[in-house]
Amino acid sequence: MKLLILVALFGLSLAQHNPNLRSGRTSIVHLFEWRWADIAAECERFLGPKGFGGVQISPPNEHIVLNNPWRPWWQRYQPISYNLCSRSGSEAELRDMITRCNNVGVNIYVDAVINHMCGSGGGEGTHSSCGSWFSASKKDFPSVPYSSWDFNDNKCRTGSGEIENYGDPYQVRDCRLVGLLDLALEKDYVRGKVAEYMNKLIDMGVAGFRVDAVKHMWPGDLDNIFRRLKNLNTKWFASGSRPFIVQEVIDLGGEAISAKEYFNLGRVTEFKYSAKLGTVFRKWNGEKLCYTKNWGEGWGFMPNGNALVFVDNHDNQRGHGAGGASIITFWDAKLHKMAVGYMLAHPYGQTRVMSSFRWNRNIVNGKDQNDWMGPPSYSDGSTKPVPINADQTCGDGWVCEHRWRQITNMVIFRNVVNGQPFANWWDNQSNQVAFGRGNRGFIVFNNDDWALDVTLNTGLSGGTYCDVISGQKEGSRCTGKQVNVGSDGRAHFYISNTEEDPFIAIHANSKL
Ligand code: AAO
Repeated sequence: MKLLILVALFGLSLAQHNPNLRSGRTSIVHLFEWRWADIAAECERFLGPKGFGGVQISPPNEHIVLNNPWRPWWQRYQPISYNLCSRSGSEAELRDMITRCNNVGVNIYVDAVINHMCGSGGGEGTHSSCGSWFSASKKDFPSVPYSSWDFNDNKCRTGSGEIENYGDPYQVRDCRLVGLLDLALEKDYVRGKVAEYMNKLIDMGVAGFRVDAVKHMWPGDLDNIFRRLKNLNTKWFASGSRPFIVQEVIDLGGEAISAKEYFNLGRVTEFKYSAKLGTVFRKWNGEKLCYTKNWGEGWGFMPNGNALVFVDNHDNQRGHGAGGASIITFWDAKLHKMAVGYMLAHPYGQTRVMSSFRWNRNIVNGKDQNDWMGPPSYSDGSTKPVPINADQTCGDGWVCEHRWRQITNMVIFRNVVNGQPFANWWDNQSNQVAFGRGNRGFIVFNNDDWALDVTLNTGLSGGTYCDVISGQKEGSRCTGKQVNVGSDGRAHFYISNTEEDPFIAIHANSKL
């Protein structure tokens, strides 16, 4: 009996690590601040056909609306209620989007902000995305409803009520994160309200959640909430499927709270991956690409089955969260394509690609003065749609990294090599490296200041392959470089360091 219970518990926790991706799909894209109507269209016209596995969406619940600064992106991290109307659209639009994405095999993962409500200085009134009345000073949120009883202030033991020291796990969990009213998740009532919100989304067809600010919640409280979650909607998912859980815990080491406290509950964001990949590709601190031969757990990252990995996220790309100058974003396009290519070729972790909007970046003394700027918007503050240009890129300030040919094609590469072992590593003891995935794919990088000119064992079967970085296979022709692999699996590669994209990738489906 004991054994049975153990098996059941273990099975339950394991299930929450599974992203429930469909039919050979492997990657998630974060469509940061996109409107539901645009995500629905993107699933049908692009993500479904190109083999993307899922979309992380911005928080769908009612949030504060701020004038100063003007409609910052981060207003969505200040909940007012669990009504489903937000800057991205209405409940009906959300439901339509989830249905249409599911119907083309693309999962939806919701960014769930459950640690807190709005900031304590959020005022009183109806400046909220559904127009619900609330009072931050009275801690009154009648459309949930939450009242002052439902917050943690009596538990917090710092003078300011704020987290003052990340070395003290009690402060980090029981006090306010940057002034945000901290929910008492130990209360059955609060747990119930949070679970009700998440279950409504599960019924609508979402595949899981990115849970915000997990470091600031006790693992036991989260465990209780996650156990209340229903199985996924059987219209799209196998019966008994558990919601995927990605927990946002920033753990670069050296703090009281570590990521591993949350491993049994679901996956965890591996921020070391983002920070380290940045220093490696920038060649800072004496780092070299050749040192990544044991990339992954060999670098002290969390176990493969726990990790959600990314090159940059919506926080660190603008200096929030564990943001630093090493993070590689679309602003450094050449390095970004290489770093994302590396991530997608490498077997470690569940991958998430960032898709951003442009803002007026203005870095003064290392800090971006405009790190608050929201998505492309009209003068009334409403978010602009995402227009698609003739060349398939996006307009109106939407960056759409996921549509950059090199990145899209590496998302496909990852699908093609799915399940294949890391193989055929080569390096020049500097910043030229190559590796393959079994006999299904091979990638070569030149991040040195001189040309790469070498013959390598690719592990692929003999034939001519189309490089999916400089171009791609279209019908029977190749719009990019061609690579001839001999019957012995060997191929010659030449990559000038001055090329726009100094890397080459070939795979079983790019064979001509
Ligand atoms: C806004 C205003 C605030 C105002 C507040 C309330 O900016 O001035 O007080 O409203 O009115 C986002 C924005 C916030 C925004 C908030 C609410 O980023 O600026 O506040 O919405 O609108 C911590 C948390 C982590 C969190 C991160 C930003 O642990 O969970 O801060 N990320 C999530 C979301 C994020 C969102 C929230 C949470 C809140 O992704 O978008 O905030 O819902 C250390 C700790 C980290 C800590 C950072 C930053 O990191 O380890 O846990 O993250 O500090 O405080 C080195 C260290 C590294 C360290 C880092 C930064 O790299 O190695 O460990 O330095 O110091």
